[in-house]
Amino acid sequence: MTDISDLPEESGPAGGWGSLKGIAHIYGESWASPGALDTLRRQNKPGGFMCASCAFPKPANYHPFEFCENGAKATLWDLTSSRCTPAFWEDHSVAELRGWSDHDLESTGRLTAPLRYDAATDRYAEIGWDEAFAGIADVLRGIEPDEAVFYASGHAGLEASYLYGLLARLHGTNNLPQSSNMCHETTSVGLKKVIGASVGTVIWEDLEATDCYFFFGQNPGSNSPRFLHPLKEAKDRGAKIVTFNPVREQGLISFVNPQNLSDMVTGRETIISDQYHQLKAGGDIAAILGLCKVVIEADDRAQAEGLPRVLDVDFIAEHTTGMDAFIAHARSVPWPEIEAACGLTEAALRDAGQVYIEAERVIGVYGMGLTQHTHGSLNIAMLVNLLLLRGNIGRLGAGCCPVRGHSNVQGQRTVGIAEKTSLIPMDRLRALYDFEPPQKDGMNIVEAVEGLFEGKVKAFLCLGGNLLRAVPDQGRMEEAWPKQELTVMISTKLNRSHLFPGKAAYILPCLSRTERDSQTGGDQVVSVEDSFSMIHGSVGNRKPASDQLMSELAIVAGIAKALLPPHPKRDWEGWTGDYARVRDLIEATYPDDFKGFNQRLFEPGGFYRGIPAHDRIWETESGKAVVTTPDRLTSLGYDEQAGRYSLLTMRSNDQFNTTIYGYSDRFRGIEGTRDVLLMNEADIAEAGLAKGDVMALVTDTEDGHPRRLGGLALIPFDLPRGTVGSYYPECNVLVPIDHHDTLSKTPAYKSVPVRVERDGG
Ligand SMILES: Nc1nc2c(c(=O)[nH]1)N[C@H]1C(S)=C(S)[C@@H](COP(=O)(O)OP(=O)(O)OC[C@H]3O[C@@H](n4cnc5c(=O)[nH]c(N)nc54)[C@H](O)[C@@H]3O)O[C@H]1N2
Ligand SMILES: Nc1nc2c(c(=O)[nH]1)N[C@H]1C(S)=C(S)[C@@H](COP(=O)(O)OP(=O)(O)OC[C@H]3O[C@@H](n4cnc5c(=O)[nH]c(N)nc54)[C@H](O)[C@@H]3O)O[C@H]1N2
Ligand SMILES: [Mo]
Repeated sequence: MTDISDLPEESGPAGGWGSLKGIAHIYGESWASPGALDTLRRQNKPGGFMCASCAFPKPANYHPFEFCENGAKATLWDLTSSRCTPAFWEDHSVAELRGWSDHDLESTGRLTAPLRYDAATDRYAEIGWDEAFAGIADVLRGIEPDEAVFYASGHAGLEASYLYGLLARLHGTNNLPQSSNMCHETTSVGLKKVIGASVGTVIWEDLEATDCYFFFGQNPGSNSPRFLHPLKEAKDRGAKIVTFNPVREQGLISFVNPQNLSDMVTGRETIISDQYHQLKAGGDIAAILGLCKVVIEADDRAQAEGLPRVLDVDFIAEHTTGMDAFIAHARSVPWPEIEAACGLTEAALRDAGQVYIEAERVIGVYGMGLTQHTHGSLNIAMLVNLLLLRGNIGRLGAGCCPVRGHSNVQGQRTVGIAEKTSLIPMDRLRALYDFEPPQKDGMNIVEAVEGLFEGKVKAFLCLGGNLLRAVPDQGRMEEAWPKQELTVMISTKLNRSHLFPGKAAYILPCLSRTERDSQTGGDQVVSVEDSFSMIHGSVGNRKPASDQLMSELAIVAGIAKALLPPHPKRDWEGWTGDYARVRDLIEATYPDDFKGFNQRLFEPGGFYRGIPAHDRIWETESGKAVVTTPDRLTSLGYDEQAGRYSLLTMRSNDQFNTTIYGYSDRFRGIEGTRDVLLMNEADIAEAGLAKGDVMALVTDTEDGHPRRLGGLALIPFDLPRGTVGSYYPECNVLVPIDHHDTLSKTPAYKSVPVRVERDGG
């Protein structure tokens, strides 16, 4: 057998031996026990546990190993044998730990006991669970409900998340921001506006039937690697893939299936993208308008020649509104303006448009490359326009496919983690729990951070995540966050957010999804919803990392019991003993989505909660799909000027958000460091710079808050001119909090106006 640790480093195709080597590296670093491999075998299978990495769907016909490189890394990272015990704090102060990297903080291992911060020693110290809950409740009772914020990162299962939303509302606030406020909020708001669905319309059978994918700003190779299998299958049956991305991402270029032995032995790769268009960051509105122009012109020609129409005129007439105005607009915008705004040529867009026209069934896929811009919602509306031209939504093999982030990020929203009252069935909550739910909309992430800066937010509870590191304006956050009366972090591992404790500060360690969750009513199951709106049960069977850990649900219930007066309709203790009862409550609150919840928990491939737009039911104001006439050609929120660059913040293949597994971004050939500035070679020459120069980035805004990040090694990189790249989360000191999508307030992390300068020079 090949020893995978001996394989050479490579930056070849996605998957392949490189992916096994990537897994082996984490396995070596966070080796748990031989049982770790057994655990991986149970990943994403009915009766097993659902991967805690991304939200990509799990097929009903699963592979023997239904996981990818990054899913395996996420699991092994949780299964580490290292422990960050209370004794750790004997040797380290909070001030000292601020000098540690994200990687080193999480490498201390799993947190084992509840902790409270002690300002006198600048350390955390062990505390009993009941004392922690009582202390938290005490502070919360002393401030206004709306001064507290209940944040959730998309990890926690549906049961814990539902109770978390209930806890916040019973306490009197709708301040329930979520990690999706930083990623697919643009989808929740922007997609909802045009097709009446706040999530994607495709399901697994669409992937199996499509003959064409258009990829805009989503990187499956790193962020949803299991997607590479249906993509490969699509290529094998002759489907076409066209990609728009400023960066040449390996996973969209070629793939070797690590689950197919003969492909692995022969190294046979599948070429993924038939066309790869490296547009400028923020250039999608113009690029898609160009594609639409090509389709419209082809339809004109077909009509003139008496051939079948290219536009799906019946669909347009029956299902859409606003198409005529859009078509007139598309005709009127001259090609040179489009070329200038996206950096692609008319000829390139004509080639891509031709593929779209020739395909019967097209899926439009998108990710952060569309959502994280000042006009991200318009990006999405434009992609929908393109799909609507040929009726590519709501039929087999076609649709709109936003690829979600965290494993249960979509599901948390489904069960009530949302700040907008209009999204919540308040009447049902009122009836079920006998209380008057708060009527005022709560704060999303941007509003909560602004509230923090203004001193209006006094307590932050975090169900997972590493908010301080994930949000914009990290420098200002680090000043404002510790001024709060209370910070509570429900976490599995130590991270930077723990190092800025509020006046009262608690770290509450929880079980991970692979671990057995034993309660008075026996071992418990949790559930998650994937990107295709499929609900899956998840069973952990590993021995917990410490016998002091509590489940996320038990922690939420513990806080609730300490904070809220007893009430016969609020059986926190009984719910903690038996999660099936919580699922019954979810079903009672959302009967259409969760009919038969407990019975359907382990259906292979999950059970579908149903999305109206999938069946061409448009829950918009007009009852139709909305075609949007764009009022601009760029999604940037600033002018392009000499010396100003658009900073695109990137994920490497070796991280999950702020969790940094290692320093090998092998698909991009960047090894050993994350402190880099990637820049087009001609831009480097024009600016009088040279490879290896130590650089700083300075945000190009004048709002009285200087923002700078230095110590970056300059690397020539295949990026369009004017676009520079560097890693997330390190770059978050540079992103102003008010730099966000105009409609949804999703931070515009993919286009930050910056200047470059030599560091120290
Ligand atoms: N291994 C791993 N998996 C993950 C994550 C992780 O960090 N690591 N994060 C999870 C989370 S929470 C999320 S939300 C998803 C994120 O997954 P993705 O949506 O794939 O997010 P990113 O990698 O940030 O950006 C996607 C792509 O957008 C491109 N891009 C940037 N600007 C533009 C632009 O203006 N136009 C176009 N067309 N493209 C552009 C980038 O080059 C990049 O390839 O992944 C999830 N899965
Ligand atoms: N510049 C820039 N900034 C970005 C982005 C970007 O592309 N560019 N992307 C944004 C996106 S898409 C997102 S989603 C956010 C991510 O923001 P968050 O969701 O807040 O951050 P994560 O890095 O996913 O959280 C990692 C921490 O979660 C905890 N954790 C891990 N597993 C569990 C678990 O099972 N339960 C609990 N309770 N805790 C757990 C661990 O303590 C770990 O340290 O960042 C956003 N920020
Ligand atoms: Mo995300």
